[in-house]
Amino acid sequence: MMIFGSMTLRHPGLLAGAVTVALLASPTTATAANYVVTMANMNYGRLPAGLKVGDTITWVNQDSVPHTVTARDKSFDLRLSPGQKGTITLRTAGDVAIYCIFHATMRGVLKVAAK
Ligand SMILES: [Cu+2]
Repeated sequence: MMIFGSMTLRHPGLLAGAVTVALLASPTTATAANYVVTMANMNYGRLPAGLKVGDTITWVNQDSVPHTVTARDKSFDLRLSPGQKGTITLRTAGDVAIYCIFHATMRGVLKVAAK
């Protein structure tokens, strides 16, 4: 009992330090992530995993033909000329089905978690 009381008085700085660390680790300070997807050979390529609402995806069209990244729920419709890139922001959680309006082979699903 006497030892515990003595240590508390001697190290007030340790307590203040612990509070600071807890605030920095708060999930409310998490920032949105940006992902890059390269379209090549008439394909979206690998779609990012671990997406969350508020994240952005930059799409790069490396083909010599135009592509789109069109959401079936109409939440975005990105049209990219050859060599062009563009960015979308994910606004809704859930499975967002995407397709290219020009190429039936380009299909995918973005799995977006709530923030
Ligand atoms: Cu396409």
